[in-house]
Amino acid sequence: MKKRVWITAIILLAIVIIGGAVFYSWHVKKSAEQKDAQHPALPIPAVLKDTNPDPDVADFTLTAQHGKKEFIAGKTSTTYGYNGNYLGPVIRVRKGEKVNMTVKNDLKEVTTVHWHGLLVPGSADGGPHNTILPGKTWKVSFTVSQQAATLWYHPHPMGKTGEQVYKGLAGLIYVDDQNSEKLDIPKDYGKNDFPLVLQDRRFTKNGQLSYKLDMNDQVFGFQGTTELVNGVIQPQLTVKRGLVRLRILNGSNGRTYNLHLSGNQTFTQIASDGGFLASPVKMKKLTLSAGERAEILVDFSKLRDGGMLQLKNGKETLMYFKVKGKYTKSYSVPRKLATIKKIPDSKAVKTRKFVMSGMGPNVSINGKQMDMNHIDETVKLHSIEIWEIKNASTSMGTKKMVHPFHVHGVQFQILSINGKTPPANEQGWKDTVLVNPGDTVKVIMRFPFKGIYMYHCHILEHEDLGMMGQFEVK
Ligand SMILES: [Cu+2]
Repeated sequence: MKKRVWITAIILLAIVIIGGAVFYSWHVKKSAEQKDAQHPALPIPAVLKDTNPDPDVADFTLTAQHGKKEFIAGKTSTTYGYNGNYLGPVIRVRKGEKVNMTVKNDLKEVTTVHWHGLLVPGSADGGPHNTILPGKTWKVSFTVSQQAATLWYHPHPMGKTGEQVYKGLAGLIYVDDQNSEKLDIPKDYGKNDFPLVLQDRRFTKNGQLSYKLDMNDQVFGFQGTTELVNGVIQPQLTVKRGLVRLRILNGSNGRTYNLHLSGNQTFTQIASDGGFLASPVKMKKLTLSAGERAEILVDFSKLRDGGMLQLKNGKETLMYFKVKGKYTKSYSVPRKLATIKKIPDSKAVKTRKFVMSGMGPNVSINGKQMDMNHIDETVKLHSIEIWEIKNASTSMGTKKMVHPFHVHGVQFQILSINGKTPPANEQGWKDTVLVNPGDTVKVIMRFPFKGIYMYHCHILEHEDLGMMGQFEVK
């Protein structure tokens, strides 16, 4: 009798434990699935169609247009986009290729399209002088003359760049060359080679994009409350086990990202703004200021099916990666990526100084604000110069007024940051460099084309407030 009671009790207990465990695992699995379903898929931008059958000539059409987008489910925002509702297609070109661009402006305001990082004559650069009136078309041709790189395009109209980029006008340019085609690295677009456009935004309670600037935005650049990747809030990308290439653009107006992977996982930077680094750089943290790009390789080979990794900015999660399956081809990180010839500073014919100072509406470079009718610097064609760029601001508590300095029409090399050699991942080609409060950055460059170009802070609120100047190469 006693024995039977015991057996019954043990069986009942076992049922409770096993049942509980089964229910618990079912519940956990279900909530994980629900959580999973909450992350929308990362959209992969289309590659812009080249309508010219000649492999050495590309004909492209871009239209800046009005759009609508549901950033927040059930709520629609008005937007701008190129050939679509928000952001634009990837323009893929090859070194040596002749490009004929037709840019239509279907907006109700003036715009321009600047090819950020592309080496083209000033008349083709798309700066504030290359205005396209509403309803009009800008036709421009150029030949791609630089090494493989991830560049981008965005509007640059006087005083309105911040607002137009914010509404959605931006896209990537991929330049390919013999080296990029030969390198044994992931290069299958949308399969193991993905573009990531990082942006921060604020929304009204109706889900409308909001670009109301307050004092803080003017001083530190716009800081959003919601993070987007390729136009979507915290998306998820399914990758396979193996090496994955991410081409990251800081497309935010004002934010500086401090990127890292969850679990402090190591990744490898292979390219900076203007192309491949000489050799890969292993990293755990990557700082990317407004306008800068970086290409990184992430190794997913040790994750199991269903394994997750997050791309984070400080404590915020920007996006999720989920692993499923295995790539058929496996890659290892090459030891050498490119040959980068150092521009000798002994060849520089001139050193110019640029001091970025002031705050809010008083921001200036060398005490001057942008004036469309004034050329600030004149440079000799093909000459080599050193530019010494200083951020004269001081840190205010924990807040820093940073100034990412961008020069049009060139790719430069960083000689020094406060007299010291730049970190390994900043020793390649650059077109935008973060200048922290009090810092002085020396860069060296050659000017390959004639024309009028801009140099400016890439915090778009600073740029629009006048932290910009013009140089003419002749
Ligand atoms: Cu600035």
